[in-house]
Amino acid sequence: MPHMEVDLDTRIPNNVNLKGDKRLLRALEHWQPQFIEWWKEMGPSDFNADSVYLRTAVGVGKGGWAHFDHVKMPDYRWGIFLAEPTDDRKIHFGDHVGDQAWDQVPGEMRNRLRRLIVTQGDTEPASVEQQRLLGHTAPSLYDMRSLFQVNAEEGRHLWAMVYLLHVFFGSDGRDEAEELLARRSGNADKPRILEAFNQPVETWLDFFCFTTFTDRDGKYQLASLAESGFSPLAYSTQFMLTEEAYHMQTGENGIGRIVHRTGELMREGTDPRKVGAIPFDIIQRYINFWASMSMDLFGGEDSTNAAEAFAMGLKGRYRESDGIYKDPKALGQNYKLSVPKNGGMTEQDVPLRRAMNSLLLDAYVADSTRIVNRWNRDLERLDMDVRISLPDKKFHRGQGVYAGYWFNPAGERITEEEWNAHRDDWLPTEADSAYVKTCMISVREPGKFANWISPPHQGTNEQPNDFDYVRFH
Ligand code: BYC
Ligand code: FE
Ligand code: FE
Repeated sequence: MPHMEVDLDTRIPNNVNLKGDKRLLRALEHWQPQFIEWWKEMGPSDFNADSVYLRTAVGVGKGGWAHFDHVKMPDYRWGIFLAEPTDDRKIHFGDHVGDQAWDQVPGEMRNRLRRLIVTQGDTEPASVEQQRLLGHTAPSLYDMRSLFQVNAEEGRHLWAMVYLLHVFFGSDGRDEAEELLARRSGNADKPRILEAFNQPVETWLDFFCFTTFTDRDGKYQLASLAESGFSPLAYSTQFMLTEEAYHMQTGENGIGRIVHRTGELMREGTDPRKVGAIPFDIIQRYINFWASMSMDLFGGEDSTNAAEAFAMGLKGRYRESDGIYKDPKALGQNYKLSVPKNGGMTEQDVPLRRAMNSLLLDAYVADSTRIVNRWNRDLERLDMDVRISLPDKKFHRGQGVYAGYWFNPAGERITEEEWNAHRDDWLPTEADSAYVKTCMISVREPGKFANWISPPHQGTNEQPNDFDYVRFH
């Protein structure tokens, strides 16, 4: 692949030489108004005429890839950017290890690859739909900006996948691209593909849990696709990962600021419920919900789909290209998986290739544990005894080998009666949700924050906290 020029002057900013491919350009320019229509209907409700201080991707070079400015969201410049290509790229895992990487889709991989791209693409607009009402209850302008930043970039991630569908999958790809705008999060007739993306995100506590845990699944899925032997997918997801970091930071800092605020209040003897802040037990239940829903996004722990995607060289292990695994073919090894048997658990040997989702989930759990530990270090500094915990990967699962069995958040197998007796201790209740909603008041004065969340340590792009991140029309 040649070195790619950045073109910012066309309707669709890109570094994929759209100008040089008139058919593709026409197809994408046909899709663009449908996307804008979708954005206006399903994107952040009622804020399309306001100016938001947004980061826009304008290139892929280290350091200078983004530009900040106040823009109206429908005028956001959603572009198509692939990471810089690697010279002489080789497939580095699976059955084709050592072969030249593909710039086109090998026929026998077409269906599986299309499915992976469509599934990835589907999550992006889904998340925007889930979050569309949150602008009305933003706890500050700083947070409102963060929300819209994340929304705009998820829109760009949709563009990234739509580009691949249009270029490499012909009329099927164009149909899929339209379907990506036709499915609706939570809609009974036309739901989004993966379960977590049909769950309501009604409050900012949900949003920060979502960006911590669900966007983090995005990081791990994108990272495994960034290893792909199909180079356009690898380059596309590599660049998406640079944007993804901000989404996860929004979540980590958001929950961190809630935990800090609640800790502060309790240390001075104030009951958070008396002052519109969020008690720890509620925070923990929301974490339990979103972490477990997000773990489902890794698919089954023992999966032939995952084995085939690995064998074909389409989806690698986390950081596969760093050479941290001893056998790039992952043959002749087993993964020890703890599975339910009779009333208890037993260890089962799963051929490593079939355990690819498990490996990725384990990396995710380790990463999430580090985040939870950071929140706990703050509680320690505040001299609070309470601690946040990540639920075990067996807890409350709807996909994979633990689905249909009962486990407590520590991962111990329990009976259905025990589950029913404790469910409301472990997962958000209607009363929790009703209470959290009462905390969600809109704060629009620059530099002011709702009482349930601490201010951030620093502003966006080095702006002061009282910066007018959103200018209302
Ligand atoms: N809900 O072999 P299995 C992001 C289905 S997030 C519903 O166990 P597989 C973002 C599965 O489709 C990252 N269905 O698992 C975050 C299959 O159906 P079929 C998104 C599910 O296929 C925040 C069957 O169950 N990217 O970017 O190895 C904001 C058996 O599946 C679920 C990707 O997901 C579920 N949770 O793995 C914005 C990457 N889990 O084929 C954005 C692309 C499984 O029997 N996707 N099923 O009809 C994949 O790599 C894989 O499809 C999965 C599932 C990892 C999701
Ligand atoms: Fe995304
Ligand atoms: Fe994201």
